[in-house]
Amino acid sequence: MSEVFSDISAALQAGKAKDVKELITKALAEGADAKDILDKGLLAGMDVVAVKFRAGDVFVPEVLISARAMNAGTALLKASLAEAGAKPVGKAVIGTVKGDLHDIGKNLVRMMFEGKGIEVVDLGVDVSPEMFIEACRNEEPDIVAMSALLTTTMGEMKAVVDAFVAEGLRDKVILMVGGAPVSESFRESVGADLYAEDAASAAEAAKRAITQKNGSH
Ligand code: B1M
Repeated sequence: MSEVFSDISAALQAGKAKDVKELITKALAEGADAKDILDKGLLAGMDVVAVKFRAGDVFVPEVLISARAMNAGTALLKASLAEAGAKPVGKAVIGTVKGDLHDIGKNLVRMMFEGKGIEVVDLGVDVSPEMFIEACRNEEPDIVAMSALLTTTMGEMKAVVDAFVAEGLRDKVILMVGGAPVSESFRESVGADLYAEDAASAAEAAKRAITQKNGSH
């Protein structure tokens, strides 16, 4: 089985979305665990791309093509990663903050939320504080989840928290932050309620916080 994971990783590095999809379909049919496909195939491949990107061995276009292959692959895993029969827990609005176009991690968080029975309204990437506020008014979510991948955009999370305070909406929602440069101490410094390191623990933490907020068990 480990061969198929390295094949998926290699296809992702080469940006071959069609191959990634075919290999995942085959692996699932052969009984591979979706979490293993994600961790040992897709994320392992993206780690290699990231190292090459940092070293200047590959550039934005190649990374973008790998990212598309990643998103195509994770879409196939969605159903398998979802918890069977998860009951509706609450509603989330999610987005990558203003100025930031990275969406792979955010898409994984969305998928894990849905897997926990949290309904998700996905605002996409480059989401301004005003867009988060508008979505909060229209959708009345329990939680607003923000992702940032750049040290230059993580400050936007503070702008979102400030906008919620200014609009009198701060007490209505749980504000959650995450993404590679984000940490628990950063969460505290911007005044958000929740931080999680990865998509799976983000979904656990969100579910717990929503259940607590709504006073159910
Ligand atoms: Co960009 N990029 N990128 N990039 N890119 C990084 C982030 C970088 C670390 C690479 C590097 O130089 N080492 C670097 C940031 C440096 C910094 O700020 N410290 C960087 C840079 C500099 C840039 C550009 C500025 C490059 C340029 O143009 N010169 C540019 C910026 C564009 C913009 O956003 N305005 C840029 C562009 C791009 C692409 C478009 C080519 C592409 C994105 C495509 C896409 O997303 N559709 C891209 C990619 C793919 C990467 C790397 C290689 C991979 C990111 C990724 O998807 N990882 C990345 C290097 C790296 O991360 N090592 C890099 C996999 C993903 C599953 O992980 O998103 O971290 P991640 O999500 C994790 C956790 O963080 C967490 O859960 C996930 C795991 O389960 N998580 C949350 C995420 N959101 C969460 C929210 C939560 C909780 C947890 O609660 C709400």
